[in-house]
Amino acid sequence: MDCHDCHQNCQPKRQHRGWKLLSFGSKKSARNSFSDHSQTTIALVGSPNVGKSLLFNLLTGTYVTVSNYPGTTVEVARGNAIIAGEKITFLDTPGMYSLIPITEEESVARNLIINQTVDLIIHVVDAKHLGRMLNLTLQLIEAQLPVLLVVNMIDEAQKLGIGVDENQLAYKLGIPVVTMAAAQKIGLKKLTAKVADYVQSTPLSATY
Ligand SMILES: Nc1nc2c(ncn2[C@@H]2O[C@H](COP(=O)(O)OP(=O)(O)OP(=O)(O)O)[C@@H](O)[C@H]2O)c(=O)[nH]1
Ligand SMILES: [Mg+2]
Repeated sequence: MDCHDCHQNCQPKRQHRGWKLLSFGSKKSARNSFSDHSQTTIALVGSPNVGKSLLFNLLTGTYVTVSNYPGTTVEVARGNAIIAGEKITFLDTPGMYSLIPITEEESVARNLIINQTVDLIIHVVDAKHLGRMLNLTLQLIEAQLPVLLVVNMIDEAQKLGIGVDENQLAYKLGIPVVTMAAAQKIGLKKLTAKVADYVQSTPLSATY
């Protein structure tokens, strides 16, 4: 089939420069209303109750659309933000523990990041349970998905005497890491700066 017989709108697609490469080979046919062809899409993923929705609201503000993922009753929120002069679409995904789904929510979250065109995954973890939650980070890295790790709830972790060295963690994992206390907006500027780095370092290139 010729490229232009597929009725897809072949827009320029990002190349992941300096970040983990994401293979787009089978993704074009799976695009739907949750992924926009022409702009950067970033998904917030992670276990339940780690602060994904709070962070999503901080990043996107009030203009958010919520719809059921096709064929399910699971809601996915979608909102926009302007970062580094570019319109970014953020997706707030349901809680997931692993890339191997058990619940319908986990299936939806997995489909969103594996089958849809997501340019960057922000994996949000709870600093108090870092060891356990890094499991999914490692799965995402192994799947060669572009990941930025947000270690959230650093306020609560500090009260328990748990410290997280973001530079050391970034070095060990080979991905960008930001420590945050989203509830106090601590680390929010650092996060948007990292997203801006990503946006600025990934030029558009034509793919067919
Ligand atoms: N102390 C503290 N609380 C936080 C922080 N971030 C989020 N919370 C709180 O944690 C709770 C869960 O936050 P949500 O944003 O709903 O978590 P979620 O990851 O979207 O949860 P699911 O949608 O169930 O997957 C809320 O009560 C937030 O206010 C943080 O940095 N520090
Ligand atoms: Mg949520």
